[in-house]
Amino acid sequence: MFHARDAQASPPVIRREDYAPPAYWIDTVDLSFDLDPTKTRVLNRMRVRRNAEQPPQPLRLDGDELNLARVLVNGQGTSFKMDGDQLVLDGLPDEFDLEIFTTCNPEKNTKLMGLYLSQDTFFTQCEAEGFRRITYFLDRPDVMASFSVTLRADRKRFPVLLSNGNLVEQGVLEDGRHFAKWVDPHRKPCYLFAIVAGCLAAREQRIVTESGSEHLLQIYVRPGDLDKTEHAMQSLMHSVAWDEARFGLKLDLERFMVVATSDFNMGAMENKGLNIFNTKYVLASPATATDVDFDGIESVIGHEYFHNWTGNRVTCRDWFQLSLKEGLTVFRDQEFSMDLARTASARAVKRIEDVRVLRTVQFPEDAGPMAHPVRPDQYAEINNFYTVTVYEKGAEVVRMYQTLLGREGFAKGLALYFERHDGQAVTCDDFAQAMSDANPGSTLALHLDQFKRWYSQAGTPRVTAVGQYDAEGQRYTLTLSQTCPATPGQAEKQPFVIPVIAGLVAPGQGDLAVSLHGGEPATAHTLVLTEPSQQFVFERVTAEPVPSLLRGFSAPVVLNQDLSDAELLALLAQDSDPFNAWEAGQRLLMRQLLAAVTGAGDLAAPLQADAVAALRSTLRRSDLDAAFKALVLTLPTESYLAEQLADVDPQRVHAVREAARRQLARDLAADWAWAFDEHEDNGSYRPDPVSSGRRSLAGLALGMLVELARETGDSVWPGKAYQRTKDAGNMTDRYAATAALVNAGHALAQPALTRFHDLFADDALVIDKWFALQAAAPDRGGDALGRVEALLRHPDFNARNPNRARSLIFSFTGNPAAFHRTDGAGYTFWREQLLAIDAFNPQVAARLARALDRWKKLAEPYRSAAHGELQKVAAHPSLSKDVREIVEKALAA
Ligand code: B3K
Ligand code: ZN
Repeated sequence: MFHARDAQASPPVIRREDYAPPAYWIDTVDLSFDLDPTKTRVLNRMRVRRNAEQPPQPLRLDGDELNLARVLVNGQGTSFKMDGDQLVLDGLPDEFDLEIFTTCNPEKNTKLMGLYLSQDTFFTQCEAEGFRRITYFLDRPDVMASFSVTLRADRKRFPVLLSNGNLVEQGVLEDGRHFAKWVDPHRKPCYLFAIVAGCLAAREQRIVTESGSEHLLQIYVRPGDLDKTEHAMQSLMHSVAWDEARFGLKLDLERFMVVATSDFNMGAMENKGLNIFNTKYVLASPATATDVDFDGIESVIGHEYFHNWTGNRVTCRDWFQLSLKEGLTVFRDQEFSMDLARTASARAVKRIEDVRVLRTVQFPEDAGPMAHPVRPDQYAEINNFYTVTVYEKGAEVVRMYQTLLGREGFAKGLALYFERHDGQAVTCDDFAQAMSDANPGSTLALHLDQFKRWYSQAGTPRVTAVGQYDAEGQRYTLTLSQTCPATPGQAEKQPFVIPVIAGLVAPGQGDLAVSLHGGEPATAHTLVLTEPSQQFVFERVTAEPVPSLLRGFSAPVVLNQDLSDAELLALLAQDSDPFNAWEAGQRLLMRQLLAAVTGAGDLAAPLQADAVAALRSTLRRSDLDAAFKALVLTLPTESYLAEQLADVDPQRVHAVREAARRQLARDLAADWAWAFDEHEDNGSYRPDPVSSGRRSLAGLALGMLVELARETGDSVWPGKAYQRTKDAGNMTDRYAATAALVNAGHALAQPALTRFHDLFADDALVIDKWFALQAAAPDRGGDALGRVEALLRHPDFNARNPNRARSLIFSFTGNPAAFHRTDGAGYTFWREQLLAIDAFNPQVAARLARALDRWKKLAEPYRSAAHGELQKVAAHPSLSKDVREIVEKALAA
């Protein structure tokens, strides 16, 4: 007998160029839900109209895992057929009432798309294509309808019934049930639809905005969590005020609701007036959340709120335009956090953190098999394109408009965008056009078509800078040139428009006021590189300068610049741009670490004495914020180092970085002790940038001191850390102390972890940290995998909860030396977990699948082992299209 299994066919590809407007419009939708955990009944009454601009054709409605009971056209039973998952109706009048009755099973919905249950509460998630799992519909963002929704459910078990818009009616029904009717005053695409039903309590806040309108803000959580909602509410109030103050964008709803759930595939969702959030981005108290969590809540609350305009009032025509709303909204949430940070130094810290994410996650994506333009040209599964490229690189593209146009010009562009497109579903071209038209004669307007290559060309551009100083003529000539590497499907690239903010720093004097091409002298100029190579001539350059280029990271590019160690040290100490001061320090450290990795450097002490001395003086400076110092003193990550290499041996990279950490611990021992004592606070907790910066530096210092104790056998610092795990006044300090012991593999780590678990056994978000901490700890002699396998069997582990799966499994694959083992066992573990999760939640599995994106860059034996596991995944007979798309791309590259 012959048992060959046919390899599964590749999923069909959707192409941007195939876009066609819908053949029908749906003007109104009236939904009624009889909510029941195993059989929810959905009656969907629509008013449908043929789109006269399209050729006559049948109506094809999307559905997924629905049980269809009845279809009526104008109240009459009608014939229909099914084409795959689509319901097809033919011979329709130009305008008609369509009534569809279906049922679905929320309890069995493990994908967490559509209508599902989480802790006995109903939630929905519709973006991108989840509405079709609730009812048959034209599930595409350019079909916008007016929604009214009636919810019916058991009154005791589901006392709170919510949907988008305004509550217009509620009451009691027979058999212990009740109902609520909601009407959304704004037309919307179905991906913004939401309902929630369950036992929830709300923190409420009435506000009067700057312009005098009154609104009710509500944050719904499980009743026991109400005391953890204050920061989220504060963040929401700040968001409302900020959008009105900075962009004149007002809250357009009487009531704005946020609801938290512990089972959620991502961070949060901007459903109109009813945002649904992962608890991770709502719940915080000083005892349970770290400074990073507090910041995350502020920016995600801001992000979803800002979508109310950028995403909801003006939405995307099709999913290829996703960055229209996501890139823009990430840019807005970044600006929001920066504006709240107030001081220049705190703003720079936020910028550095954002750029770090871009460079450690997006740059690798842009160089790997999943590389795609900010506006992709094709996809098999749209959920795979909610990427750092669409989000974070998209935000950098929006930032470049602001850099080129100035803050005012950018605000004018945004105002014109809303004037033209409010209530519409539009494209990235429409956004670019509004920016340009609002700023006629600007550099952007002159180069608009070329600027738009940022949307169409993938890959991270390389900018090379070469300078020449003419002392006699007091002239400095800078030559900038650009290239962009090939990416899958794009061999040749055209030049980009690249804004390079530049200053000239004279060692000992600081920034020079220089003139560019004869213009007014200034200490910073925006150079706009549009050609493959271009010269910029600075005059009145009174001393030989060190060029400080790409200040504030003014474009998402890799800058190649041949600076000596001495020049980098000068920038670290003297650059007036804090981003570039940090950058100079990182370049210096990276150069020395890479030298050690590739063999030339000294493994016992990879860092040179002058670099260590510079770090020491940065640490000791009194004019810098602690948060900034902590960033300067943090070594580049292993994954960022790996990206700089052609042939990566992750164990070698790990060994070198760990050696450098030990060297810093040793060489700066007295300084770390000083830093810890100086920055340790015992006062009450506040999440502001100054105090969180102090905690961050104290935590870094403690980690170094405990690390050093491993070598010296000292017991004082581990003792102090252990004490802290017991009596810390807040989670940031407690977590840092526990991590210090765990990361150093100290004997006190176990009692500290046990205590930590006992203290927070009932708090899922803290238990997530407990798992993550152990899975992310440095690998020592291959012990990490066994640790993670044991944790997989822990009674608190549950792969069906996405937060828990991420905290253990993703933390492990994100721990390079633990994951990349010479015996390949980390990859086998990855495949097993991936396939197990794919069987019930393809979206989460597809994220995990990305862990081996960069397998081709690995040295042997990692590369063959990774390749083998990828092939085994690809050969699996029942992969989701989500995972299939990722692994096929990885193998094809
Ligand atoms: N718009 C949602 C993301 C939906 C993801 C669907 N796979 C959250 C956000 O970006 O605000
Ligand atoms: Zn978003």
